[in-house]
Amino acid sequence: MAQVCCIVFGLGALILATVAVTTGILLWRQGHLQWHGKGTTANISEIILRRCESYTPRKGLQLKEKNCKEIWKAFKNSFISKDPCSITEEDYLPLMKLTNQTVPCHQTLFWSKMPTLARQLFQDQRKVFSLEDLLLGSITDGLTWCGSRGTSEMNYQSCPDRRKDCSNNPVSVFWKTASKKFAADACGEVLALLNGSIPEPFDRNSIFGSVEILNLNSKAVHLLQAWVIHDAGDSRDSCLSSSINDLKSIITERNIRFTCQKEYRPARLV
Ligand code: N1C
Repeated sequence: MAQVCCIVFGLGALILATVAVTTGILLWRQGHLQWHGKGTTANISEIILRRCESYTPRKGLQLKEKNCKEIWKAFKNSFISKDPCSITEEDYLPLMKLTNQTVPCHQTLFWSKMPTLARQLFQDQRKVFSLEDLLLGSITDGLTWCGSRGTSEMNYQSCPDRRKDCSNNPVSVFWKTASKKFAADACGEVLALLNGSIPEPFDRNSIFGSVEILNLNSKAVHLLQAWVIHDAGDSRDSCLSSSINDLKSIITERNIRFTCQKEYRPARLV
């Protein structure tokens, strides 16, 4: 009996010790993470190369040439071995050159705070293209990346968070640079898909609000149509909200015509 007791006690102590050590290691690592954001996405090189190889432009889009190995190299060189809080738009220029692609007039779609699925359905129906339909946006969508000064390794543990660490981090500067060009290239009538289920469908601090609308070429774009998507049964008229009014003022001050319409989210997406 005493022997059984000893074995049970010993096993219990062993399990407790293992749990304590594992928790200790996890807490220690968390406490020692350099940045507050998620680290580089695991297998990022394979993901980008695979996405790049399998990319074919949607009907209506063109792509002159595609060299995926060069694209991966340019992507990596934009941030590797650099201070992840001092990334500049120039760092991404070689990558932008290799992935140069434009959307035909009247077919550019901007969005803000919109779930991917709702966006995709809208895009298919209207035959419009967003940045993620272009090679550059499609290979990077949803990924995180950063490096550190003085090493050619990626940082898989943590990357700078825009708010808590610094705004000139590799991911934020990338979307800023890519969105700037995407907007500057737009022409004719453009569409913007906004989320009517949140208090402020238009957010001045978003990429749409702080980069895209300010970089539209007002000589080439004559109309911005905002579509505010609501959940079924929501009777608010967001087009009359102060947030959409702000957007209207910014757009009309830039000599671009503005319209807004309320749409219900398709039932199968609710
Ligand atoms: O800040 P947002 O939206 O207004 O940015 C959306 C706006 C779109 O019109 C796109 O052209 O900016 C472009 N864009 C992307 O295409 C994109 N894909 C993935 C901006 N950001 C993009 N992401 C990631 O979503 C990226 O990590 C960025 O920080 C978020 C912004 O989403 P948001 O606030 O809903």
